[in-house]
Amino acid sequence: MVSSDPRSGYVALVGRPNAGKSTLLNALIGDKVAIVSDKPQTTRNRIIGILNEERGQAVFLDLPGVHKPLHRMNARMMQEVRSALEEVDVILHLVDTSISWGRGEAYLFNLLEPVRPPVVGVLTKIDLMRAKQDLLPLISRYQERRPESPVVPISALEGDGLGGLAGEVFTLLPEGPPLYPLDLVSTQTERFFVAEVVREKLLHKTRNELPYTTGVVVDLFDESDNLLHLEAVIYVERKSQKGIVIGKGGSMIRAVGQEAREELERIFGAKIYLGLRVKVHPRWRDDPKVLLEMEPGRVDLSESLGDPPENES
Ligand SMILES: Nc1nc2c(ncn2[C@@H]2O[C@H](COP(=O)(O)OP(=O)(O)OP(=O)(O)O)[C@@H](O)[C@H]2O)c(=O)[nH]1
Ligand SMILES: [Mg+2]
Repeated sequence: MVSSDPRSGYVALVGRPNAGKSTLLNALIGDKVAIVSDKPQTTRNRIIGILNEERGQAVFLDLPGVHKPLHRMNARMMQEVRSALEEVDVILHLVDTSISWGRGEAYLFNLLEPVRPPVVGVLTKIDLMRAKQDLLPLISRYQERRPESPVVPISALEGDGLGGLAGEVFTLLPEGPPLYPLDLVSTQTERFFVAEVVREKLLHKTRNELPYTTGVVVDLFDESDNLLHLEAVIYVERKSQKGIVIGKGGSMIRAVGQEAREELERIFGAKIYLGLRVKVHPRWRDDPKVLLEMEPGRVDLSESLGDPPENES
C-alpha cells in the first residue's frame, strides 16, 4: 500500500437532540470529553475532541442538537451549529435509527442541503435494532435524500462501525499538518469540564423535571493544596426547582455532588472537595453575563504549540 501524506481538519457532529453525537465523540476519542444523558439538549456548547492517528488529526466538533430556539441560550446553541456547518471540512449527520424520522429530521436534511463540506450519513444506535435487515431500508431512505453521501451505520455504545467511520473521515479530510498539539484531546478548560460533569449528574439523578432549566458555573478552582477545591453554582429558574435540586433534607444535592466528585477524582487523579450551591435566577437562560460564564473557554495553547512557524499567518 502506498502511504499518503497525513491529513487534518475539522469534522462537525450534527443531528437532532439525543441522536448520540456526544456518545460517538467519546467513543471515537476513547476518552470522556463530552457529557451524555438520555435527555435532549444535553450539549449546549461546541465541544472539541481531537483524534490523533498515524494517518492524521481529526478535530471533531460535538454540537448542540438541532431544535427550535426559544431562549437566548438556545439561539446561541443553534448559531454554533450554523457557523460550524460553514467552517468544517467534513460533516457527520447523525440519524437515530431507534426513532422515526419525521419533521425534525426533514428539517435537518434541508439544513444540510446547501452546505459546502461533504456530508456522511451516520445511522446511530443500531444495537437497538431487532434485525440487521431493518437497516437496509433506512440506508436507502437516507440515500434517496442525499445520493452523494456515504452512509455508515454505527453503535457508539458497542463500538460497532467506528473503524469504518474513521476511515471515511480521513478519506475526506484534506492533506495537512496537525492543527493542535498531538497530546491534546480537548480544548475545553478543566473548569468548564467540571461544570459539565455536575450538570450530567443532575440530568441523571433528576427525572424529567429539570432538564432545560439548570445551568452550572464553577466559580472556584483552587489547586494550591493537596486537595483540589472546587465550588460550583447550580442555576435554576424557580424556587420550586431549587427544592428539587436540593431534595429532601439535602439528599439530592448530596448525591449529585458525590457522584460528580467521585468521577472527577478518577479523571483528575486527585482528592477533591466539591462545594455546590443553588441560585434562583428566573431568566438566567437569557442573561448574557451568566451565559458567558458558562462558555467552555479554551486552554492556553501557546506553551505547547511554541512559536508559530514562519510563512504562516
Ligand atoms: N443503545 C444505544 N444508545 C445510545 C447510543 N449512542 C447514544 N446512546 C444513548 O442516547 C442518549 C443520548 O446520547 P447523547 O450522546 O447524549 O446524544 P446527543 O446527540 O449528544 O444529545 P444532545 O447533546 O442532547 O443533542 C443517551 O442515553 C445515550 O446513552 C448507541 O450507540 N446505542
Ligand atoms: Mg450531546
